[in-house]
Amino acid sequence: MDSAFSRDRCWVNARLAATGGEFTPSGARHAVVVKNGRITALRPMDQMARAEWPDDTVDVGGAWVTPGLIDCHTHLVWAGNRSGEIVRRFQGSSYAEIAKAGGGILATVRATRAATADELLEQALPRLQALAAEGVTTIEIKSGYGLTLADELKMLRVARCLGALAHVNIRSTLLAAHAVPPEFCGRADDYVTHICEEIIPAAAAENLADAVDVFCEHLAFSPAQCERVFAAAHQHGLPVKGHMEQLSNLGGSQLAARFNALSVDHLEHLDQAGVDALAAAGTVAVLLPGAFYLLRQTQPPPVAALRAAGVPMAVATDLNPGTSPFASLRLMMNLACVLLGLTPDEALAGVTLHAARALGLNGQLGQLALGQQADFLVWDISHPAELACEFGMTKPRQRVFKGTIT
Ligand code: DI6
Ligand code: FE
Repeated sequence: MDSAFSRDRCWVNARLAATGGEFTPSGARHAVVVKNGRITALRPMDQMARAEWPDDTVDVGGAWVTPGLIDCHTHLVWAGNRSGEIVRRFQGSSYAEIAKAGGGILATVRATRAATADELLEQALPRLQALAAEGVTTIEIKSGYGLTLADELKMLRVARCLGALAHVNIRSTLLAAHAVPPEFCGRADDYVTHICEEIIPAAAAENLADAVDVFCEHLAFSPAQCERVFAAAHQHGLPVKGHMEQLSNLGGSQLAARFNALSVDHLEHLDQAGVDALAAAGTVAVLLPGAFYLLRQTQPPPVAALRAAGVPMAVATDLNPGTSPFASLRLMMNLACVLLGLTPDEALAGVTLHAARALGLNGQLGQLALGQQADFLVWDISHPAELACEFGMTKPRQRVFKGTIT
C-alpha cells in the first residue's frame, strides 16, 4: 500500500475547486488525505481502488471542495455602534464630515477604550462565529480603535484570544496609525513618534502583532508619517500593509511597495504608477467592496489595470462598525463581481490563494495542495461559481479546520 496513505483521515470523491495554486474547476474526483492536520496527498479517484480506502474515510459523493475561506482585512474587535452615523450618511452627510466633527473612527475609539478586554471579546465573538459559519477558517484582525499603548495592546490580546474560541486561524495587525487620537489633536507627528518609539516596540516585544498597518489619507496620516511607521515596523521585524488610495490618491501604494508591503487595501483612487509599483514589488491588492458600497463610492478600484499587470487581487470584508458592518465574506465575493468587475474565479481566488499571500501565509494556507494546513470546505453546489453568484442560501456541508470536522 502507498505509504502516503498511512493517514489520519481521508475525504474521497471530492471535486477540487482549487489545486496547486491555480483555480482549476476540473471536476475530476480526488481523494484528499490528511495527516497531523496537513494535506499529505491528493489522488485522482480513478487511480484508487475501493479496497484502498482507509477505515476513517469520508465519502463526499462528488461534492465540490474548496480551501477554507480567508478574510484578510477586518477590524472585527470594537465596542459600541455607529448606526446613527450611518443613517446620517444615508441622509447626505459624508464620511469625512462626520470624522471631522469627532464622529467616525473616534466615536468607536471612545467606546473601545471604555470597554474591558472581556467585554470586547464578548462583542467580537458573534461576528467571528458568523464568518466561521459561512466557511471562513482564517481571519486577520486589526487594532486601531484604542490609540493608546494600553488600549492598542488590549485589542491585540483580544484578537489573539478569539482564535481558540472559534476554530479560526487569527493574524493580528497593529493599526495604531488609524486616526490621530484627541490627546494628540494638532500634533499628529508627535503621535507618530509615540507609535514608533512606544507602541510598535511594545507590540513586538509581546509578540502581539504579525504586521503593521496605516491609514494613509488626508483625514488620517500623510505618506511621510506612514513612512516613519513603516521604518519602525521593519526595525522590529514586522511586515507592513496599508489602507491606501481609498478616498484620494496620495501615492501610498508606491510608498508601501518600497517597503515590500504584504498588501495595500481599498485602492479606489490607485493610478497606473501605483499599479506598476505593486506589480514590481509582488504586493497584493486587497479589494474591499463592502466599504465601496456603503460609502456609495463612484470610482471603483482599477481592476482591469491590476489584472493586466498581474497584481494578485484579494477580497475581504473590512468588517468594521462605520464603513463595512457586514460579517459576510460570501457577500463580498458577490459585491466584488457586481460592483468591481471580478469574475467568480477571481473572487474565489481572492478569498483563498491571494488572501493567504496578503497575510504572508502563501504556501501554508489558501490552496488545496500538498503540505498545506488541512482547512477546507465541502459544498453542495453544482459549480464553484455559485459561491459568488448567490448569497444566503448555501452554507458549507462540512467545515474542516486543521483536519478536524468542526
Ligand atoms: N478605512 C476603513 O474603511 C475603515 N478604516 C479605514 O481606515 C473604517 C473604520 C471606521 O470607520 O471605523
Ligand atoms: Fe479597513
